[in-house]
Amino acid sequence: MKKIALAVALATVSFSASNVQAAEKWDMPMAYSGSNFHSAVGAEFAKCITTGTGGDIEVTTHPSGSLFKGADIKRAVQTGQAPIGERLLSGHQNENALFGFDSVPFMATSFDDAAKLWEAAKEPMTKLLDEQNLVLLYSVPWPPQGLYFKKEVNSVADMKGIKFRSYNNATARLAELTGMLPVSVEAAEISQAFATGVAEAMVSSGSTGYDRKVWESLTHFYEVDAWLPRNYVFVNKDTWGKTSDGNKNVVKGCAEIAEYAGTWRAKEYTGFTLQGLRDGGMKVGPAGDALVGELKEIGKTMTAEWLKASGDQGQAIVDAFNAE
Ligand code: PCA
Repeated sequence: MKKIALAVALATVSFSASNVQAAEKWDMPMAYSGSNFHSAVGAEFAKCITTGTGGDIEVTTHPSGSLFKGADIKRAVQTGQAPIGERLLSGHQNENALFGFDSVPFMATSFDDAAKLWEAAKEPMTKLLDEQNLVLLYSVPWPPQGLYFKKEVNSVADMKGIKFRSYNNATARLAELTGMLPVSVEAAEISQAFATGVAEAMVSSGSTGYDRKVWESLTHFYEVDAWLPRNYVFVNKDTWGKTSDGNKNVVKGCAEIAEYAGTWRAKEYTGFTLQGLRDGGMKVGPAGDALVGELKEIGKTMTAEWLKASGDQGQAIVDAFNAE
């Protein structure tokens, strides 16, 4: 009897304690469409935190660049305009070449290699982000990158003069080296860019082509498996500092689950979305040997350029990746 009374008293105390403390609201800007697997994983991650912290921290995701556009998300979180967010890691390559470690053509071309590369890069990335007032929580890869066109393409010469949608420095450089004209467009805006002719081709995953229904404008997807870029989720360091140890542990646990689940979903989504492109009427298949050969040569140039730009730190990531 006494025990029951004590349990009831404790329950009342903890109930009232969590009631007194107002829930903190974390708005989480994300750049990609709500239907995309990264956004779906982010929404589950948000729920996990809200449930796990007993409502102390309520996370609300805002996909499709609706709260901040992709290019503005990192700055928004750095400056505390948003406490948490998600962004394409290599989108910051123009700030520091190191951020482009995952977009070096033909360095890591499978999910296994992308995981190894992440093992090699996680520590330097955590450090770099820490210096920028950010705490890294988790990171999930995109499926392998291939080439989209609105005509058959069998060689680099066939690409000359095409308006090529880029999403980071590496993709803009790829356009230059293949004689195409780079135009930077966020994923949320590509359907319109293709429909209006602002862009006519891109390098991306089957996933993004599928999400944006690019078969309405484009006809060919060539599987090149050039690299697997990553998204990452990060929190403002001051917000993190003010979070209790118990809640930090919940967030870290939810982040681990999200990284695992997201990676699994990326793998599942690869075949599913390529079939979706086919169902939409696109021709989907591997790039021809001649084209692959030419792209690999360009990849060598881009690897050398990236190593030069990222210096010892870039070399250390490559060495750790090769040593795994
Ligand atoms: N989709 C994103 C980045 C890589 C990908 O597969 C995009 O195209 O913007």
